[in-house]
Amino acid sequence: MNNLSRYLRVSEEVQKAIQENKPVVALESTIISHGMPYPKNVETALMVEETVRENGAIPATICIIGGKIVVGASHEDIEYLGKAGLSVHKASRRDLPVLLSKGMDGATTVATTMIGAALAGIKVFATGGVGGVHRGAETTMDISADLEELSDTNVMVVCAGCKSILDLNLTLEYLETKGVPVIGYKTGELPAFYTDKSGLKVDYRLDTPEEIASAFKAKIDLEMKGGMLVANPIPAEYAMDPDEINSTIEQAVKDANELGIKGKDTTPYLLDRIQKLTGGRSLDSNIQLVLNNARLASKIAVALSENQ
Ligand code: PSU
Ligand code: MN
Repeated sequence: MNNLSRYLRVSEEVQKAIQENKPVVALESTIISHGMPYPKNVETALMVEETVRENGAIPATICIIGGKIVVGASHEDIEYLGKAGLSVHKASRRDLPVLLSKGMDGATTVATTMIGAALAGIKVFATGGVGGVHRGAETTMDISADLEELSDTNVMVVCAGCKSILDLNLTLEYLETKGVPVIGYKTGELPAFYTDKSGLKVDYRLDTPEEIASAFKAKIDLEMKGGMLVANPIPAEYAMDPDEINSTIEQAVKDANELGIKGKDTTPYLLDRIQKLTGGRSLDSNIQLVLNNARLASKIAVALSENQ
């Protein structure tokens, strides 16, 4: 614990908010550098921060700069990561030791953002989509470290469900095995990122931010390790046509296989390919669902700070 300050830098605003038990929402940075093209990525990241503020919480974008996990990135940090794009390291759990010891930079995935949030004492985190069990994982064993982190680290992740670049059924099975509660906000069905339907059930439907905060509070009070996944469907007006997006995803997965894309490159390749194949329309949906998740996460963080 005593050497932590060597590797962790929490902005003054975020530190003060945590000490005063004010609501804080963590935000990830791989979505900035590897999930969207410049300059939309930077515009979106700043809009998401603004949305968190409008909904009564303090945003804490998390990234790695100069060998430190930064909790509460500056606008300059965000601009830098957005411009650097794929040239910055995509930092998942396994990347932390070397990036930190060598003083390097990195964009944090859901897993690493959860680690940073937990170290700083932040309980709620908003993103777009989480990683999961990839299609074909029976042979590739490609399962995102995000799932393992959800089973270990005490942070709630608010997302729009999972993209069907993943095997959604296996992703839910994995989360069940690991004891991670999957909550649908105002829905009993797992949303599929671009659409509000997947045909698969979540564990529980909860209809208010207060109920979600209370469920998380119970888990904290029981000292159960691990997070909670809250799935918030994309607003209907921004949802994509299921047939169109599903055939696009099929095509993207096929292209990735043909090109032999593997490991940490798989998810960024698929995200980029889908954006290109839809002529940027999927990007608009993506931006809207992230804003929608930031709104819900902020309301949950507010409810959680009032329920101590
Ligand atoms: N899924 C998305 N958008 C994203 C990601 C996933 O719809 O931006 C990013 C997140 O940062 C997530 C990471 O944590 O990809 C997962 O990568 P992998 O599958 O390599 O674990
Ligand atoms: Mn993977």
